[in-house]
Amino acid sequence: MTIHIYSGPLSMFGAKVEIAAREKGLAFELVMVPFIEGDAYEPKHPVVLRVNPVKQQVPVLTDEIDGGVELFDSTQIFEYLEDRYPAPALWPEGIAERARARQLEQKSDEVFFPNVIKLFGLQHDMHSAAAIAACAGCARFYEEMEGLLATRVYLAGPYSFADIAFYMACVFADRKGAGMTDATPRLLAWRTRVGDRPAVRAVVDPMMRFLASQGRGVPAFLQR
Ligand SMILES: N[C@@H](CCC(=O)N[C@@H](CS)C(=O)NCC(=O)O)C(=O)O
Repeated sequence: MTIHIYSGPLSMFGAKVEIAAREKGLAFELVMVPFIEGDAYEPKHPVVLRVNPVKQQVPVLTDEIDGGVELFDSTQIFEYLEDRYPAPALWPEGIAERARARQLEQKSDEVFFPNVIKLFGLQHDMHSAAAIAACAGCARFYEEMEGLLATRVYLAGPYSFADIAFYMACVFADRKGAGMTDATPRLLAWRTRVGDRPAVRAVVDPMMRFLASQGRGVPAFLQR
């Protein structure tokens, strides 16, 4: 097996990479790093420490092809997967379209998801000003995506890494109390469309089973 993906049972960023590898039909070994209650990843896996010594985070991907490639960061790994394994494409064709899709993928991680990260620490106080602001940030982002979906089926035109990233971020937003509502019907339909993909189900279903096994909440839209 030339490809190894190091992830965690509740890693949003790791799930992005695993979905992308499955969409591309790649054979890979999934290595789940140690995970303890409190969403901590300890002790750190030695490969994660070698490849990502400063941040010490998953996902990490190693590929033995061509003398070996070792990468961390889900977005960097997306770029590698697309270059190395171009079919099926997960970025659109055309320089402008690809640039817009990359920007959406980055906004999902760095504009939308920071609101969700804030909510991780505010679950005990969802009526606080900080929690209300984070939920409002999510709602504004949902509205923006709803606007995009007026003219297309997926966020960047064809199904892309941008959809994978935002779908996973939405799963975690819902878990933390900032799920989408009937105010964004096109986005709700998009969520069903993306969530029904075999590659997505193959990653999200075990993650939800893990949550349930720990007695933790599973988003209503994923209870099946
Ligand atoms: N920007 C990174 C973020 C990676 C990240 O935050 N990973 C989390 C799990 S989802 C992690 O390893 N946390 C454990 C830690 O920081 O010690 C990416 O896109 O891969």
